[in-house]
Amino acid sequence: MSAIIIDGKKISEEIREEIKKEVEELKAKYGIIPGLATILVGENPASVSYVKAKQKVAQNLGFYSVQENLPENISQEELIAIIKKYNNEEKIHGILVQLPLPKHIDEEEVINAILPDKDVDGFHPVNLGRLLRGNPSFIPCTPYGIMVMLEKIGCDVEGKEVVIVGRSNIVGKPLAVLLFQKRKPIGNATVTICHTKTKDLAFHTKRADILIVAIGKPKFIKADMVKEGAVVIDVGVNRIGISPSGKAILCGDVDFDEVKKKASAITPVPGGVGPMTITMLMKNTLQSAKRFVSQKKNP
Ligand code: L34
Repeated sequence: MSAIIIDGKKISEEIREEIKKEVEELKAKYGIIPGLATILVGENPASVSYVKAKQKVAQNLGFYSVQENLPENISQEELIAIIKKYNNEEKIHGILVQLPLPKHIDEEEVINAILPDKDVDGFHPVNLGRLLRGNPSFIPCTPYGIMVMLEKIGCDVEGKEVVIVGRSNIVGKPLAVLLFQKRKPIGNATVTICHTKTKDLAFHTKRADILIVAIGKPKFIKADMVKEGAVVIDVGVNRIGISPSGKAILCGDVDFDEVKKKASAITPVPGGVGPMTITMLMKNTLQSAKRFVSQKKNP
């Protein structure tokens, strides 16, 4: 048996088409254009390429988009001042500070400075708190993208054993909450989170009906760690070299060639979760713009 390859690029395209239509409607009806500010500090090559991709997609969708490229040695105070400028800018509905930040900057302080209503990453404590309570405003983009992928392939997670490897604030933690919450169509799963201190990782991963891996270790998950027929979602985007043409060679946290023979469905890297992350950022920014419209009408 060979797995269905879950095409994150194609699913993304479909959702982007829907977003594009809504942007046009919003423009025509209310004269509002969703505005996104992306903030990049330093020149980490992966971050540079992700932020570039986000800007390009935003522009293709007809958003108003602004990009701040800030030097590696910017102070925390200067960075926060820039965030506050966008907090107060009416044309901006979403602010994204690409992570990771340089070591001299306190990531938490920076995220706390973003107005929760413009926190389209869903990283602000207010938004994470709402997520935990089951009434999210912005769902973090990677977990959101994974939920949409599962929904699109008709994967019913209710009552299933979901194992998440990785406990980051960006992926593992919020995703666990989303998958076990009392909600349809995606929810009601039995969720296990594994991490670096987990004893006998393979014991857990082999029990998973749905296995989600976000640890940043190239090809770490092998076929003998996966249950026959499992759905495997690979969140890792690891740069393992440079091709002769100068492009980064990417691979996931899952040994794709091995595991695809055993799984019923699997996401590839590239072309799996990555494009979905970008798409859901656009969806959140559109949602934010729509909310600003309704607040204006009913202040
Ligand atoms: N604030 N920081 C903030 N928000 C985020 O949502 C992110 N993340 C993660 C890193 N830091 C962040 C991203 O944007 C990871 N991430 C991300 C976004 C896009 C892609 C991968 C990770 C992506 O498009 N991946 C492509 C390959 C891109 C390439 O060629 O380099 C893929 O097909 O997987």
